[in-house]
Amino acid sequence: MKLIPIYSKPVSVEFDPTTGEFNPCLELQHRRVSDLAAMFSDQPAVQAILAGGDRLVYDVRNHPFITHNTDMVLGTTVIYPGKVGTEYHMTKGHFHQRDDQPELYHCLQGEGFLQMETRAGDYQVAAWHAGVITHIPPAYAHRVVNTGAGPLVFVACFHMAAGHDYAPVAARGFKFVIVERDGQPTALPNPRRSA
Ligand code: PAN
Ligand code: ZN
Repeated sequence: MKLIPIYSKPVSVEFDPTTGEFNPCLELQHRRVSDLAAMFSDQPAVQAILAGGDRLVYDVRNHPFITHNTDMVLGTTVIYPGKVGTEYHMTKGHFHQRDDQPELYHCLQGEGFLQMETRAGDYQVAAWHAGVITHIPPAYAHRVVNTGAGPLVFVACFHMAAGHDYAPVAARGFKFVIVERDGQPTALPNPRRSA
């Protein structure tokens, strides 16, 4: 990650909604099947992919806009199309560390679902296509699933101070997994929850 600038004046950056790229780009992270290995339901499918070389699942670019007293971040995520077994490519998903921190997600391209769930198990899902904006309330874990044939691109706006807690979703996943059944995206009860 490059040094994060602290701005004292208004600042503008270039953003390409088709690729999700910022100019300048301060931070780019690649997420591969190996980074999400434990999260996919079909472990033999994960191992088969890893045996043949790793595969890119999504790219995340964050642009922090820091001033002396605020810490807004604009992030873009590009989830490439594909499946691991029958389960579609998805983000890792996380809670914010702070329970008073919401987030705005704006789908720019592609189709899929935004899964959200509280620690107490209130599960909500938003069907996504270009133009949908979803407000994720504080204390809802969030994950995006790309069920389309092309890349799914979305923008996220959040406070850096929100923090990211990946452990609960990594351990249990969401209440439902989204898989392809008879050529259609289908939500099935997460087998890891009934174990
Ligand atoms: C987003 C996410 C981004 C990647 O910027 O961090 O889409 O998803 P994971 O962080 O779950 O890998 C966000 O929700 N920030 O808070
Ligand atoms: Zn978040």
